[in-house]
Amino acid sequence: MAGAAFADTINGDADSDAVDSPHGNSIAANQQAGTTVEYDLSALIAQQGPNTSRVFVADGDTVTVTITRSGAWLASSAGSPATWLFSAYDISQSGKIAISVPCSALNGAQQTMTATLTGNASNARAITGESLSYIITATTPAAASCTPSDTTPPVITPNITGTLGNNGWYTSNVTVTFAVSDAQSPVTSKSAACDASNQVTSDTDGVTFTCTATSAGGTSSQSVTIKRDATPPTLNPTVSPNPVIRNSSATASAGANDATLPGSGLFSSSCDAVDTSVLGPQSVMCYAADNAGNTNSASASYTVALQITGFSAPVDMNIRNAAKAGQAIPLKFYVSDANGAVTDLASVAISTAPLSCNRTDPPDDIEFYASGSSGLQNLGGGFYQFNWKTPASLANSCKTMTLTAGFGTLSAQFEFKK
Ligand SMILES: [Ca+2]
Ligand SMILES: [Ca+2]
Repeated sequence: MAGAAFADTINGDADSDAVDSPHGNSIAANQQAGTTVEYDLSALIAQQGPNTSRVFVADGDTVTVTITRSGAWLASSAGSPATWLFSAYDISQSGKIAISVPCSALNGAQQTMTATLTGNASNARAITGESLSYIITATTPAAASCTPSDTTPPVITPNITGTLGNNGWYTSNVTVTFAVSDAQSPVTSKSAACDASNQVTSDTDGVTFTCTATSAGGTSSQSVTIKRDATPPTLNPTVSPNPVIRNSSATASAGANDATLPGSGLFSSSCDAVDTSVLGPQSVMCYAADNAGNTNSASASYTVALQITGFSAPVDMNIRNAAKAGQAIPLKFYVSDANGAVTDLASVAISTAPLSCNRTDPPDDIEFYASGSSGLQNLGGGFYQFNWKTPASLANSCKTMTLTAGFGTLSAQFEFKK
């Protein structure tokens, strides 16, 4: 019975603290009611000097034994207070004391046990220098004999593991467990969720787990509602206009979306500024976040190009141009960007694509041709002429011709004759 202090009213002896050897028994927390525990407690009667009075415990003497335990005796059940009961103590009979542990001892409070010892007249004896043992047998009461005094239902504590994002949304798988306890009486029933490892592994606008538990103190309930959005927003970013004229302004749109029902929905989206200073294919980043805090990003592609206007005579823009295959057609055009004329164009590219000749509207003849082979002429101030030497093999075909310069394009339609 470690932790117990021991004293008696025998004068002149030296009390040792509780010794539980050889039995090794103790009233442990949660010990079942109705069990019997035996304690050995010993007191050594101190040796007195030869001329000093001896200590006598004689018939009729009263010895009070006090055992104080610093901690709780028992914590398994509770009951109404009762009186410690001790059997008669007889010095001649090895000092056995029987104690019935009352219900009140079961509720965890510190207890003091007091025994009054009375001897037998015929057994008066002097005890000095001897060891006097008290063997105490404690019998805890049967649970059924104790009147329940629990007035509080079980305490239920939820435990949630998972990554909590924004606005109460979890952004990972979630596990919900419950801890159920009652310090005063046993928990007699629990709902399934109390002992389950409750999992949330897909997005949900709210799933509720409820633990309900009952003890002699009543029934309590705890509910946990989990919202899960582990799906980041999607983006479909675009740039407008595309292609964009060099040094003009353009804007990027994230085209972001985030699911709801279930899901937290889109919280924000944005894009970096569109840089239009460099010709050619470019990209710009866009970003999105949902209300749970999931984020995503994607880039939008766009093309920065020069602006080509034309063509002027002899090429018409609004009808088919009837031309002789093998001739050089003068393509006259103007090149600019947002800052004005572009005067340093070094090259152009020509491509043709099939075009149906099955049309009833009449073509318009190319009024004049250039001489020589293909070549680019810089006419100054952003004006250029490219002499397109058409292949003779184009005879009896219709084509859409596209001129490309600085990623800008300009097209016209042709119907070739021999
Ligand atoms: Ca309780
Ligand atoms: Ca989402």
